[in-house]
Amino acid sequence: MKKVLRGALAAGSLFAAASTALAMPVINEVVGSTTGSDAEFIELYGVAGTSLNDLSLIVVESNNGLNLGKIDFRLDLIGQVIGTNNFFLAATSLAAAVYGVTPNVYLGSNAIENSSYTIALVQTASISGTTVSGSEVVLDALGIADTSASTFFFGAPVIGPDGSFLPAGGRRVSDGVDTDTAQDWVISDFNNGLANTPTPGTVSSVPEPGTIALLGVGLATLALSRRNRHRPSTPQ
Ligand SMILES: [Ca+2]
Ligand SMILES: [Ca+2]
Ligand SMILES: [Ca+2]
Ligand SMILES: [Ca+2]
Repeated sequence: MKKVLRGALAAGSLFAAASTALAMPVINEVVGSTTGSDAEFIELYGVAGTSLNDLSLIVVESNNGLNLGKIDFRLDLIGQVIGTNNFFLAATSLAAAVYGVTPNVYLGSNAIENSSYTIALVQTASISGTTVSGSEVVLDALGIADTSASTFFFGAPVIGPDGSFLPAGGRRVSDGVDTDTAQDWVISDFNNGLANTPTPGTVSSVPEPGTIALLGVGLATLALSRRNRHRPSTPQ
């Protein structure tokens, strides 16, 4: 049993050390407007095992007007991590069916609006209220532009319009390669073709430190109950 616990501690400290040394995860692909009902997804890319626990994805209204800067959609990534394959995927059930993938987390339908928006990966604790303040701690952001007058946030590179339309979305030319310019991006396929590559994060089969610790507690309880059962009864 001691061995199990020591293993759990070692795994725990390794995990902590890895987390602090990691580069920031980035938005790697987003699709928000497609043919028919929108098959929407947001893919992140980062170092395997990076915790997303304190981060949120937000879609910010970017058309000039009354609602400029309003957070139209927000997804808190509590308990989520970058997969062992460096990916993480949030997708609608429609996108899951269209591409034959199982996302790490499901998006509700029409999470991503169909006119100019800024999508950003931010620290959850830095969000205050329902409109962006500009003081958010932003790990990565992308602007998607239609033809109307728009203002994008967080210094995001902007792609679009696509002809006279809002782009279906965008994906990085090379996974994870981020120079904070529009050249990092190509416009997604409106027809849900194979150029769009939503990739779910894969999970390691190694139990998490928490699971091992729980197992240790379980074994300790079992050992204790066995010992009590075998203890010879003492005279009263
Ligand atoms: Ca949409
Ligand atoms: Ca559509
Ligand atoms: Ca908009
Ligand atoms: Ca992809």
